[in-house]
Amino acid sequence: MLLQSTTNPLIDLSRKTNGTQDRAEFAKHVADGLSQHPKKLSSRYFYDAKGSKLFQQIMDLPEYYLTRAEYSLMQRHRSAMVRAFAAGGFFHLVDLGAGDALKTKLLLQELERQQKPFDYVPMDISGSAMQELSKDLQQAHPDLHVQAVVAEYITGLQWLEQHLTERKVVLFLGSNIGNFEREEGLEFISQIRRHLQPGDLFLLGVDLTKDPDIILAAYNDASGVTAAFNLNLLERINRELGGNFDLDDFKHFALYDPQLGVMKSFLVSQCEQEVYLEANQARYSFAAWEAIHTESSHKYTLPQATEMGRSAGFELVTSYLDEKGGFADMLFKAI
Ligand code: AVI
Repeated sequence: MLLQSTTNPLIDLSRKTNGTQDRAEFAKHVADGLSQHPKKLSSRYFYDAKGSKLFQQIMDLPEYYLTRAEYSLMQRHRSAMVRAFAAGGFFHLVDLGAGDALKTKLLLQELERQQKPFDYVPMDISGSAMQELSKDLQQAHPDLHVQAVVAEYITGLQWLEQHLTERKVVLFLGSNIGNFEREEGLEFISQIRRHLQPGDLFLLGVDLTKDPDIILAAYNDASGVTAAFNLNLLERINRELGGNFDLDDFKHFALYDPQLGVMKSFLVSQCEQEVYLEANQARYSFAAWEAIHTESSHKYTLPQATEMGRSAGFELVTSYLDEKGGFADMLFKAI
């Protein structure tokens, strides 16, 4: 019992900038980050074409348990999830940062199996990912109504509020919330809440605190893929901003703080050096062993994540856990 059998053309709300503007923004970010003490760069710049490929490889690593845990959790609980989603009748299934929707496809199959009325609204900043996903779904689920949106999260949410009037179930999977610092994470979830109506649902993928050795290994794999992923940020600066970083002079370093529940990744300068950036016509100096903070991956306890949802204006409906109890998809209801 599906609404329509169409896959609409993409809605593209991405900022129409020319490459020059993007480059200037990136150059400013790097200038600011490398002039600070301590130095920092944002992990949002990890994901150029090479970085996205490396992230795909990370998800297949034996040490990187997160993707497998959430996938198996979905296999385990999808029937109950679908019943909870569809209890109020027709809904828009909104997938924030959908990518290739590997995990969401399990839900789509189950929703169709249970013949629930819904349509699917994947959102992602990558136009090519949304193009491929729409094509793929058209073949695999010809009866499913799909409306892919290319947008940054907040722009996508605004569009959602203005254009989709019926009930919504919003997915934010993959522990992407972990890459926000704690306060930013709360602010982001509050933003999601502001674009929803009471009774709408929100499914949040959260990597839970666990044995610190397991977490550390996930971000410091033996084959060095995570190191390459981290170092690619410097390669990207060289490529796009005319930098002269010597990658051999930097090393990936990861540490987990079990009290704060945060995994931190750094690029550490192995010698005293200066790096030149053509885009800024500026030099940045590094002391020996000075580090650039490049990523935080926050881990939560269930009570901490429940409280974050509550502070953002949601109540917890239920938490679906993987069999090891290390990863949760937490279902919240907007109040
Ligand atoms: C995308 N994000 C949830 C990943 C994480 O686990 O923080 C990114 C990542 N960084 C290193 N490995 C994976």
